Amino acid sequence: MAKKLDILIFPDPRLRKKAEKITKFDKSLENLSNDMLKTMYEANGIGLAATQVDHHVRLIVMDLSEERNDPKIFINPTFEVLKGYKMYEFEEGCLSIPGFNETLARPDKIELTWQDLRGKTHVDKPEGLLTVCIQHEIDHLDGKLMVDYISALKRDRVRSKLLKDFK
Ligand code: GNR
Ligand code: NI
Repeated sequence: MAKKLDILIFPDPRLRKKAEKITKFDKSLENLSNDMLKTMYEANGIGLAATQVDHHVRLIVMDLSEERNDPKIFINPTFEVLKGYKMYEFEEGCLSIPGFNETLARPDKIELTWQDLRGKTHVDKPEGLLTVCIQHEIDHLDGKLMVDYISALKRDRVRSKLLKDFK
């Protein structure tokens, strides 16, 4: 059975680790993916990166459906920004920064490459929310957080509040 995992909260330094590329496509990878999906659903999130549950491997899960019945797993995801892109503004939240929302601008045209649980490679050009979410999650795998896009003053305010609330 899938287990619910603990989600690391900013400014936990483990959120800053860079995740390693996955090379073994085995049962333990499938188990971790299922645990992450359960964790994401129970937290009412639309995406979750392995970094957020203290596993420093390049694995992301996501479900953008209203019905919460369309689980997606992306292994070793990378993207390239395509010609003719525009910056697309979207109000983002993060399960590792509870209570904080901020409108960020990200490129709206990307080509995404990833592997599935069997190690098979896929390439696609996502649209809309998937484009935003995948960039948010890949940032996590690189140790980057939403608060890195705002001013240091604002970031320190968020840090103090979360240190107080999640002690
Ligand atoms: O649940 C989440 N919602 C969300 C909304 C807008 C942009 C990105 C996200 S991802 C977030 C879950 C999360 O923290 N993933 O890392
Ligand atoms: Ni996040």
